Amino acid sequence: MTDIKAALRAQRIETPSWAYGNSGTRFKVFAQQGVSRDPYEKLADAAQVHACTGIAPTVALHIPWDKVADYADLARHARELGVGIGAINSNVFQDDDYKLGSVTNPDPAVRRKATDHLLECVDIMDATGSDTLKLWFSDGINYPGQDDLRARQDRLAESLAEVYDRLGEGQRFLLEYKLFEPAFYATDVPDWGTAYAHCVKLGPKAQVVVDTGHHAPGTNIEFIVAFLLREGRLGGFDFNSRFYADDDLMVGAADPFQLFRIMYEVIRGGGLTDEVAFMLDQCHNIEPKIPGQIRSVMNVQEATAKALLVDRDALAAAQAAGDVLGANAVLMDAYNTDVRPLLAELREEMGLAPDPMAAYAGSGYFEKIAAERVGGQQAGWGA
Ligand code: RM4
Ligand code: MN
Repeated sequence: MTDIKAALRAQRIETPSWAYGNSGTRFKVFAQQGVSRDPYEKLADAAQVHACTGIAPTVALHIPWDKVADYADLARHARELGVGIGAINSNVFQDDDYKLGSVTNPDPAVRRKATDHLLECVDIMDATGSDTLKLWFSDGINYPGQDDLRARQDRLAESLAEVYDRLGEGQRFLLEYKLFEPAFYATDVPDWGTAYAHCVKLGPKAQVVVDTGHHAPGTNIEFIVAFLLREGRLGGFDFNSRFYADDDLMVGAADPFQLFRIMYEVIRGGGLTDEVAFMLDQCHNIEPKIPGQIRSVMNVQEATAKALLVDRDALAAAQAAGDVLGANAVLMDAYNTDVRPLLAELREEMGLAPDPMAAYAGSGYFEKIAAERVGGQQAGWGA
């Protein structure tokens, strides 16, 4: 139990700045009271999540949504709040020029502009002390014949190589894949195999990030996790839940068992370390944002605790004996354990309140931001 607690105490989950802004669907964005109006306020909200959970000390930025005049100053502000800057997320999907793609666009001038943005993101890493660049491309085509599938891979490889060469000591990039949307016929980085192949060609500073919402229904995500970890190419996660497509609901809400299976493979593969970034990539469209993040961090923590409880010796013995039901029962025993008392105890040992949701509700922070953050433009997608 001491080992399990030590592992849980060391766990780090990164929250995304965009979770603290307004979001919605293409049908409607519902504004919420007290929502942050700039990156400085987003960091203040993220600091509350860390204060209540004790395991969310970094915040991912999205550029240009979090564009500021002085990034070193933003990093300083974060430090003062007790948090740090995590991954820098590039954005080459919200400009008119990118209608036919960004780094895979048939027009070399657009490709140049997109790659320049990625290089600018590395400059921001330098200024903030971030060690991770996250690359997601919406690039793809809607109609057969619209563009050359193979040439687009060449263009992607060329841009990635330029960014890779710009990475400094201790910096890396994570290449994200997504099955479809906004491209509907063919996406240029649609799956982990494509991302993996590009990363392997580039070198060890290029790794794959698994966004749990970016797969076809029924995909065995834990297999992908096991494979990538075995090859030393699992850079991290973008955690969220999906029922249908890229729903971006709270991690562990749709399928806590899947999250447990993923965390089991992480632990089995030695991935519960700082080398793997455990990030949330979510939006809270109808639920309050800060509590939504706290709940999500707790969901990952609970799945991790259950996965740590798996009796690996008993599992190995059952597997070696070909005991199908016995092996399955070992996993299910861990999954079916109520870990909430253990986590409450751990939090008290860490000097935290046992229930982070109640701690936030009682903190008065929401009342404070609702009163203070009046006027101005609330943050949201498309800043
Ligand atoms: C994308 C992808 C990226 C995230 C954006 C907001 O679908 O998941 O990781 O930065 O959405
Ligand atoms: Mn993502």
